[in-house]
Amino acid sequence: MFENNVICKLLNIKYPILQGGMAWIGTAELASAVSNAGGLGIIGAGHMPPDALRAEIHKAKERTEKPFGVNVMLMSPFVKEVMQVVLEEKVPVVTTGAGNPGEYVPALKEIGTKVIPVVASVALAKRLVRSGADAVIAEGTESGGHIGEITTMALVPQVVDAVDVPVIAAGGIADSRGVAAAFALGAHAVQMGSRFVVSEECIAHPNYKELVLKAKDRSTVVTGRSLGHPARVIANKLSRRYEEMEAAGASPEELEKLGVGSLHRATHEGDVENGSVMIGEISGMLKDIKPVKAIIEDIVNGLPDTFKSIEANVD
Ligand code: TUI
Repeated sequence: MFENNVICKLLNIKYPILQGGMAWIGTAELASAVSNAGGLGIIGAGHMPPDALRAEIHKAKERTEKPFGVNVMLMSPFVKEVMQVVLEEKVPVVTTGAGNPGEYVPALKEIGTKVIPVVASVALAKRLVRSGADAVIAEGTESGGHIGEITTMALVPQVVDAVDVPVIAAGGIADSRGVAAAFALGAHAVQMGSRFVVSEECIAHPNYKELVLKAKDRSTVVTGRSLGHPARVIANKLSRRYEEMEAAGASPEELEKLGVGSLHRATHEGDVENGSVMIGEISGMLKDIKPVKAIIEDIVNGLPDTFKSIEANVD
């Protein structure tokens, strides 16, 4: 299986499954577990200072011999220093989010790092492929955290048609059916975040995981549209306060202030009412906490039956 998969070959991995680079909870522990299970684990740099990221990379190198990646969040105040650390540490794969990484592509490619930006539009996908991106992650609005506006279903085939590099689908994928659907849309691999939040190796506070497991299909909302930084979170006291202030015409500064520290408050302090519980719309389907290896194996082992039920509709 996957012997001819272009992403498996490009990244030197067994299964075409990438872990989303989640701020605060995409730690070396989670990333190395995903890489050891045959996927591509990714350390989420988020707003991490460069030294903290270097320590996390060292930890991942101790825990796995397999390739892993770093996700660089381009809105981070440390983005330049973080990119420098990634270069010095010769991280095999860099994914980026929340911006245009064009200026960093040449230096990364120079040392052989594979560069895979997250895109939420066809226009940015085309621009970054011209800049030298090795592949792109087309991420739909179903995802958790910072998002674009187009659904995975509509975005993935349009990006596939527009670029001549492999496409990785993200947003709303958490089981074999989602993976098969991504392949049907022309993607060569998937990236999953939410599914790995409810894994044994994810260090998110138990309250965070519990709220994710309790989520239903309509439990998430999008805040921050008026600021131009939409983010999908589970509706709670903080998101309602945010919506009230937005409706009352609060200034961007006041709204930004509400967001500062809110993700850490939920992921580490377990305050899931006053913190920001970023998760995708597929959380309504997540009902158990499993080891990363079991999550990946269940998905891979479920694919033949999924393909059979697809064929049954066509026969
Ligand atoms: O980056 C993400 N998701 C994230 S980052 C994050 S950390 C954070 N913490 C607190 C507040 C806000 C963020 C949490 N979730 N996903 C990748 C992604 N990138 N989704 C959408 C985009 C995107 C959107 C617009 C990428 C590029 C873009 O256009 C930029 C341009 O210049 O055209």
